[in-house]
Amino acid sequence: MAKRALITGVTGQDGSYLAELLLAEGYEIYGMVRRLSMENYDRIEHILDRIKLVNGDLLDEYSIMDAVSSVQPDEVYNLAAQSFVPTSFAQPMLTAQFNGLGVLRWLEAIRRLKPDTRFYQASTSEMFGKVREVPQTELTPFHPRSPYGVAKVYAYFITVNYRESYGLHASNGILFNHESPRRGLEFVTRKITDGVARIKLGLASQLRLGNLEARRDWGFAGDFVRAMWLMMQEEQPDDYVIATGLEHSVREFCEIAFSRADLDYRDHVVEDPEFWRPAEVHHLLGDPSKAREKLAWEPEVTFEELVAMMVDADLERVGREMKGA
Ligand code: NAP
Ligand code: F7E
Repeated sequence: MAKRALITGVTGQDGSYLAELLLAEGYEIYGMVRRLSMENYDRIEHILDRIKLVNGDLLDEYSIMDAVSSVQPDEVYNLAAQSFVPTSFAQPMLTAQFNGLGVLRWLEAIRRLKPDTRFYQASTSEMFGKVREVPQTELTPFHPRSPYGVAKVYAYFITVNYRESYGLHASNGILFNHESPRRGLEFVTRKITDGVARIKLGLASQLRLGNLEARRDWGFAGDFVRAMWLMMQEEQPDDYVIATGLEHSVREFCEIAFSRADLDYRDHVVEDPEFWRPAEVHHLLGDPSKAREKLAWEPEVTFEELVAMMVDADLERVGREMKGA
């Protein structure tokens, strides 16, 4: 019988790539979606006929319990979250509810209703924040720098706690930044590649950005969701850093992205304090040795290939939009 996976956040970047992967692996897939005034299925349009949608919200424990009861999932991938760090400063209570207590609601529903369900929690390198060592491993202490990071630390430890207290098969993927042409437009990589496309096609001349010296370990989302699935196939639940092991600055991202379109970023990028955060995470670099050794996981797409993929996709999309297609 096909394994049954329930994905929260299926309409998001990672949810869409994970759904594609699990379909290829022969899973029956249920995606949890929340009620919006207009459907936002753009990222999963191409697979909508092959997945089933269930209604639910991280704020509502009854909808989560109903989803567990009706779907009877073998695996739950909890990808839903308020995922934008600046919004967590503007809406800290909402972020704590979604990203912190939302995870507890899932764990409690699984414990009560189907304790043999395997659970994946979308943990994050933002938990390392003001880093205590370089590179960061599964043993590096956390020092989050935003309400987003703080809520995710709660989620991380409640996942560990339910594993240790109740024997749930619950794992944390501590994922470093991962991007794709499906990344939300507000995140810096996509903001840059969208900006490159608009400037190249004559729709804009400037791109306003914040801290160009921030450094991140950026990978491709399609590679990173494979690590989520591999973790869930392990006999024992555990926590894994998923990263490329290489870092670049926002400035370097700009340099490569603009030159892909034969532009010089110095002619277009304007530094704007509006995009600085109350507390910045200056530098993140992951050590994925454990995932490499235990899961045989390796990223396949390089940084340069990722930037090129995103610029090309945005050039194509903006061009198509201009033609009104
Ligand atoms: P994303 O594109 O922002 O997607 C977030 C998803 O969560 C969307 O499907 C969204 O639904 C859903 N969601 C938000 N609030 C919800 C609620 N109250 N109830 C139900 N669903 C809700 O994020 P992503 O980049 O795919 O990231 C996936 C997960 O990994 C997130 O938990 C994120 O915090 C974490 N993470 C991401 C990265 C990264 O670099 N991408 C790194 C580490 C960890 P709508 O479509 O309805 O808004
Ligand atoms: O910022 C700097 C900014 O918003 C990256 C989420 O998926 O990854 C993501 O969080 C860096 C920061 O991602 C702009 O200050 C400069 O240092 O793309 P970002 P993030 O905050 O790292 C982690 C792992 C997650 O878990 C999160 O869910 O870029 N930066 N100028 C800018 N950032 C933005 N957004 N916009 C700018 O104009």
